[in-house]
Parts: sequence; C-alpha cells; structure tokens
Amino acid sequence: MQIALEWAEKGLNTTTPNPRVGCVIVKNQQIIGAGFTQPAGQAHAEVQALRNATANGYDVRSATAYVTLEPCSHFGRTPPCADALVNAGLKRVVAAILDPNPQVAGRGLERIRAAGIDVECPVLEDAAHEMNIGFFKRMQTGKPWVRMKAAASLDGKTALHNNQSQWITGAEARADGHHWRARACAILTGIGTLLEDNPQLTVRAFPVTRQPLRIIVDSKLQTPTSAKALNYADSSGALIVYAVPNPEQQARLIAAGAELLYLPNAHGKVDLPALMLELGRREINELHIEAGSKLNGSLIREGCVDELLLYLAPSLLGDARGLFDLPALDDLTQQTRLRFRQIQQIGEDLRVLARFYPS
Ligand code: AOF
Ligand code: ZN
Repeated sequence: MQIALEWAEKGLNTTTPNPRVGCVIVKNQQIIGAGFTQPAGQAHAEVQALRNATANGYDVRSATAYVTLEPCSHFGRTPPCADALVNAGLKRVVAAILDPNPQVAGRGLERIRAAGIDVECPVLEDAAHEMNIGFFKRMQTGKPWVRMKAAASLDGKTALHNNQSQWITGAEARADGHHWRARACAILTGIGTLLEDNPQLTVRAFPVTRQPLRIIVDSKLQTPTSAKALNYADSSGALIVYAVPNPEQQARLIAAGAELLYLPNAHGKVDLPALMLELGRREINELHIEAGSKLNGSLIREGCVDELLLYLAPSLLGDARGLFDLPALDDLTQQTRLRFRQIQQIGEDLRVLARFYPS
C-alpha cells in the first residue's frame, strides 16, 4: 500500500476534481502492474494498473490489487472500477480507505465482496486521507480544503511600512511555494495584493499541464483589465468575486475574459463562507490562498481556513506589516490555537505547516 501511495502521488497535480489514487497489482510476491488516476474523464488507477499488468505480459487472474481509495461502483465519466477488478478475476482487493463520494461510499467494496473476492479495508488510512485531504473535505462538507500561504520574517512581518516586500524568503522557498500552487485546484488572492504586486497566479517554477483557476476577491471591482492574472495564455480562466455592482466595469472585465460572481454579504463585502460553498460546488478540492494581511485576517476570522503554509526567513523586520490583520484580544483565552503539522527547513528558511482546529 505504501508503494500504491507513491503511485497516487504521481497524480498530485493532474487528477482534479478527481482524487489522486494509486493501484498496485501483486502476484506471487511480485508487482506485476501499477497505475494512477489519469486526468478527469480518463482511466482511474485500477484500470491503468490492470492494463499495465497485461501490457507487461502477466495474467492478472488470482492476483491481489492494492488501491489507495475504495474502487468506484458508479458510472461517472468512466465505468466502475469495482466491475473491472471483478471481471479481471482477482483473488483479493486491499483498499486504504472508503470513498466518501455518496455515489460510492462502501458500495465499491460491497460489490467486490459479493463477487467472492477477499476484501480488506482500511490499510494506511491516515496517509490515504492526507493524500486527498481536499477531496475528502469537499465530499464531507461541500467546501474545499483551504491552505493559506504566506512568507514572513522570523518576527512575522511581511512588508516594511513603505510596502517594500519582495524577497523576504529565499529562492528555494519561493520555488517550493510553486509546488503547492500546482497541486491546488484554484489560487485565490485579494484586490489589495492584485493592485500592489500584479501577480500572475500561475505555476512557473516548472512545467505543468494544468494551471489552477485564478480567483480574485474584489468587492468593488477595481481589477484593471490589464492585470496579469486576467491575461493568461491557457484556458483555466479567472474568476472575480464582487459585492458592489458596477455594470460598466462588469462589461469591461467580462470582455477581458474574466468570469464574474456576485456574492455580497450584509456589509457590502464578499461573503467569504458563501464563496467557499460555491467553490465546493465547482469541484474545487484544494484552494490555495496568497493574499495580504486584510483578506487573510477576514478569511481566518470567518472560519474559512484549514491550514497555514508559512515560510519564515531567518531575519527580523521590526515595526512592519504583520501576516494577518486580526482584532486585538483582551484575554489569552480568546487566542486562536493551531497545531503544528510539519516543520522543515527549505534553503535558508523554515516551512511551517499548521492546522486550525475544526470549528
Ligand atoms: C477509483 N479510482 O483512481 C479514482 C476514483 O467521473 P469519474 O468516472 O472519473 O469518477 C469520479 C469519482 O470516482 C470520484 O468522485 C471518486 O469518487 C472516484 N475516484 N475512483 O476507483 C480512481 N480517482
Ligand atoms: Zn474508478
């Protein structure tokens, strides 16, 4: 199953909105085939692994399949993998974790068991859940897994009082950040960052076959049509979420290729929790946020964030802008507690992954 998880990882940046699944076929203590989920509409991991075994010249009958997610039982964009495994005449199927998709949810393994095949589940369940943390969250809550990326000095500062902010962390940390962009279904920023930095919100540190959807939270539609985030060379598009209608500006932005989404709250700002639900409806599993302290603070306050991805440079910036614009507290019992998930040195910097407790 550990090897099957390594195969699943090959689909890290490409399977969305499907989960990344790996499958290994074993016969007589030997791996005879392996595969991972192909882009949506193409073969699932199990079908890839069966084909691979056959292409390698092996007879898959009475072999064992190790799959990192329960094989599907429904006709989606592709036929059920459970049927493919049954028809292949396997002896045993080992699944890491049940598929939370209500169209599957235990029926895949049931069908395999009903065909007289031995079934075992769960195996390495935590690692399999982690591999598809966004898919699990979306299936269970209707919202994406939200990862907020930020870079700061060791004293938690992101920019000087005069807004100078580039290159606080080193080149390795910046390149590492692109790996997290690449695996995300969408990258979200705010109008403040857009006007200040004119970010492209694309993956550029290495070649990719899919760019994440770009999302701009822009209550008053101040995005210039010349913004780099709108002038993309691929078809993944940009979505501008606004709260104050402005027909002329709307027409200009639509003509510039953006999609507009009107989602106001009672204060004339974008309704962020409603946006998360809408992104879930659009099959966004992992949402990557790279915004400024104001939008970051609002997203945290409104309970929209699951995880922080912080790059911390070994430097002090003193009196300067902080990471998150959050209100002052009067008592330590009010503090927002997180738990560290992983800490690693990347070049000269530290990468800290910390998770909020589910509310
Ligand atoms: C598997 N193996 O490798 C993956 C599975 O529309 P479809 O046919 O591509 O089905 C998508 C659903 O299939 C997805 O929501 C999830 O429940 C399951 N993903 N299942 O047997 C795979 N990626
Ligand atoms: Zn399937």
